[in-house]
Amino acid sequence: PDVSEQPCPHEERSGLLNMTKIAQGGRKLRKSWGPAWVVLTGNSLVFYRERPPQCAPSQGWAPAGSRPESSVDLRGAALASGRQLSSRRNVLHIRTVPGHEFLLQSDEETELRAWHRALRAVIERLDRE
Ligand code: I3S
Repeated sequence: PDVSEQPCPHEERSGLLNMTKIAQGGRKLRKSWGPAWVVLTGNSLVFYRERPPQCAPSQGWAPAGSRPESSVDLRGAALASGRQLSSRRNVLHIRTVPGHEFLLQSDEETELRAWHRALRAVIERLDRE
């Protein structure tokens, strides 16, 4: 298999998705859809403007140009379909405990389903800890 398509060691899943924040700390934000390189780790979701050049650490030091745009803790997060929140197809809605909300979208249904499963698995594992 093509090594470039393997997730990095600390990653549960990573890939290019369309993303918009819709709330920050409980305050509604104006939608602004755009592509993001999204990394799911064992406890958080990390957003990069573009794919980092190599498996960059998710926290702490990272080479210039590969620092995350933002990162959210998934402990206690709510995951749901984003169907009612967008006219786009294949949309997921994530709300974190501090009230940050995101929509994730892919034109590939199988891709979004795989993200849904992976996110659910991480959130359920964190719930059991
Ligand atoms: O939930 P909304 O307000 O229908 O979301 C649409 C708007 O954010 C729109 O931008 P304006 O703020 O310029 O109206 C975006 O271009 C659309 O993509 C948003 O809807 P979708 O259905 O694509 O999430």
